Amino acid sequence: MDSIEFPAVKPSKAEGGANKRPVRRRVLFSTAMLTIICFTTVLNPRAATPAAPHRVEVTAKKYVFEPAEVTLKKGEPVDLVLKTGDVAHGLRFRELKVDLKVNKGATGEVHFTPDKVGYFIGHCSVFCGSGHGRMMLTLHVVD
Ligand SMILES: [Cu+2]
Repeated sequence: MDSIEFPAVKPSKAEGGANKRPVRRRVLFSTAMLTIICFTTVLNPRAATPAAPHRVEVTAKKYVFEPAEVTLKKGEPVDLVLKTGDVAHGLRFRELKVDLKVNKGATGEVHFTPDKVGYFIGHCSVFCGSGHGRMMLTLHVVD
């Protein structure tokens, strides 16, 4: 196999020393700008769709909600999706006027916008067995 040899070019101190730094700075600046663009547009779905509601998925099963606590932002629309892992369950937050029931194997969804800050305790609203009374989901609404 033939190989092409390129003469080694060593920049003289006068040209190399003066040009190395600006090139490195330009590369660093370009990398930084690219990183900022990626984080603000591609990797942040809210930047692309500012009105998209916050989707929260919760699974109910005897006798827990997973996750057991969810943090929401006051004034930010929420799509709360409830799935059941076993039998029929429900989820009710009286103060937030949220009441959702899901049958076995089904998925329910409720859309709401929390308008007050605080901790809100939701309970299962469909009798599902002996531990039904202790099934709770805490919504922590922050400013
Ligand atoms: Cu229940």
